[in-house]
Amino acid sequence: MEAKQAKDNTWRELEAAKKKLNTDYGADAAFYGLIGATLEFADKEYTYKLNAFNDVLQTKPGHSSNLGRWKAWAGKNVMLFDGGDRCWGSPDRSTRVTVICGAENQLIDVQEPNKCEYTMKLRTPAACSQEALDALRVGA
Ligand code: MAN
Repeated sequence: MEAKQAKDNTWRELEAAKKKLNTDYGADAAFYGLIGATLEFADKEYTYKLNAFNDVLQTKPGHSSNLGRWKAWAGKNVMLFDGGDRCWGSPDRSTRVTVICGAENQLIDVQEPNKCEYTMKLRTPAACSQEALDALRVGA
């Protein structure tokens, strides 16, 4: 029995390691440092939680909805999470996170432009390239 448990644990660890290695962490794997990070944004009703490369949650006391699970990059600067909780009369909940160059990891905006389709903006050093910095400098 113990041997079976050890085998199951090892198998789980292996699957987790495979998943980690098969994830696309962006150009030059710049977003690798976000693994395990949880970024939060509170609006009037909900606290939104972005668990990088994992899932997105919309929470309020006693309740949590899944707004999508990590799917893929939808373009260079957009993280797509889909297959979240069902939404009556609309596609299952999904979230697009636009990443913007900034000094710290910080979720700065959450919107729901269409029912159960969420958009977020994430500031992160991982999105900083010389090109991104040059673009920020324009007009400064
Ligand atoms: C909840 C939240 C909202 C969403 C509605 C849809 O209230 O998840 O963001 O628009 O459900 O019914």
